[in-house]
Amino acid sequence: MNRIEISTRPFDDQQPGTSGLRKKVQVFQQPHYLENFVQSIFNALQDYRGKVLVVGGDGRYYNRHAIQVILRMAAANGFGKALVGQGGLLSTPAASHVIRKHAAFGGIILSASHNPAGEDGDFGIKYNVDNGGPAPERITAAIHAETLRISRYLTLETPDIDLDHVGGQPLGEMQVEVIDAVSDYAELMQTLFDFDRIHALINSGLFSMRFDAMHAITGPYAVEILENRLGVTPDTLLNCAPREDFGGGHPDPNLVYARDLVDIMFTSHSPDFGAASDGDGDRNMILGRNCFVTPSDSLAILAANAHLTPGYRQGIAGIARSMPTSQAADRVAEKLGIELFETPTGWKFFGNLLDAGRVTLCGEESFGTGSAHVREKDGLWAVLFWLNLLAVRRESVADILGSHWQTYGRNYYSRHDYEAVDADGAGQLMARVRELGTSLKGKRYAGREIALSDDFAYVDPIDGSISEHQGLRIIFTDGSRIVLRLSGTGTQGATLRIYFERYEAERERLHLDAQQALTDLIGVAEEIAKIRHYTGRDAPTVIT
Ligand code: VG1
Ligand code: CO
Repeated sequence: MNRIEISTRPFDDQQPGTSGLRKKVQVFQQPHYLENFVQSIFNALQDYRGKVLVVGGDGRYYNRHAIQVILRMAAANGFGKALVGQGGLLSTPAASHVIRKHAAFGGIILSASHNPAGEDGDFGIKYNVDNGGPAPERITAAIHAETLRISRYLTLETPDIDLDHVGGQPLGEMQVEVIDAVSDYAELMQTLFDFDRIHALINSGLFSMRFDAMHAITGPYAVEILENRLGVTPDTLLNCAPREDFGGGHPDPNLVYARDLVDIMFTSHSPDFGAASDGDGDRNMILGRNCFVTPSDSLAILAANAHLTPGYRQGIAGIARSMPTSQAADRVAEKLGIELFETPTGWKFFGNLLDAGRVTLCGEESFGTGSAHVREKDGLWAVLFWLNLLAVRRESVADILGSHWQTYGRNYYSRHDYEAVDADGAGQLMARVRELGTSLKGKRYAGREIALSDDFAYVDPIDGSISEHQGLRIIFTDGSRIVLRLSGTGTQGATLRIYFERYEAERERLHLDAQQALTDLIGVAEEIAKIRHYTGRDAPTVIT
């Protein structure tokens, strides 16, 4: 069982993005590529000798191979123990829970989330720290610096570990423990939500639902929780067998990529409730019969109704949302008299606020909601939260949404994505709008005046760290906004995201089509940013 040292040379493209390092599988398959990044993670850390590392992934192609590589390297680098999800599988929120529950030093999560999988698809890897959350920028920057100066990595010459049976096995001087993380996670959910009441709703004969795991990681979790513990019939659960290529699909739970579920939910005889999650189980989409709840509205509704669930009966400390997420939650925070924080995109920015007890609920417009129960967004948690609300209120999703707007007004919201466009063009577009900057202030477009135009910078209220260039904001005096960002999770060219928001308080105007309600702002964005010109596209790839 020899520890060996392999010499290597740096790769210049290993800078982590919004959520770890994501690349095409072929890039990861280059000799030493994965090993370099893993060793760079270890090199950036201190005092982990003898400690516990959690390892698992979303089950996509290359997951099993990568786990064997990581385990050998963790043993060779001196970790005392590795906790691995059975079959090498851990949803992102379950991994976060395992790190916290076992007081691990940290964890390596293998996921490219909703990006397509398979031999020609994407792969990803990220490091989470001991609070269970994604490494903060200080650590991802240190990892990147290590990738640029790496000259050797450590590994063992050993056969593969058995990942499929729960139990312990030695690997060099490290102990590997294969764990059943599904039941751990299910038990955590049971502490937060009223399973008896949800069970009663589901078995009342008055309620029907569908859940779509999109052939990705949440399948086994959904079977354990929704079927075994809450009693849904098997035909309620769609695509719950995880596949290495996610069935050739694009497990991004939105109106475009979760088409099968959307088709089921938008008829006059549709089920009462529909939900889906993404590749690694941290995102969620919530649907009612003929009704779509935007993630921003979902966050606001969960916050306003949190006291109806056992886990949040005592109230919530505060809410955090990413900057491009709509301001619907701000109105709830104001009414509840609690703090509201606006952070940059990416879950890593919520960690400090959650650790400090300043916020309980967090959300992103990109179908991510979560709470202080873990340090990642959590897809099934959001589904169970909604089921708990439906079980208590006994109203339809559409009625809950409608009455929320009646109380708070509606923040019309949409995101337009231009995927895989030419990176130079997208960069020029951003540079142009950035240069216009403060000169836009006071200018009028479509009857609105611009109050502020800037490049969002965030000062973390807990540790004072500063994160700049987090998205271009154009804010009007009436609170309407246009936000432009380049994605930090894509693997091809650039993906431009443009976010639109406008507030409506008029009771007669709460049920417009979102695209129509935002037409003016969509036109203004074209006028200012010349999107067609710089992207060469007539229309967005995805509208959510
Ligand atoms: C996207 C989303 C962001 C999310 C990130 C990771 O990032 O916009 O809100 O946190 O994905 O989610 P970007 O940089 O592409 O806009 V996940 O579920 O892909 O891990
Ligand atoms: Co995800």
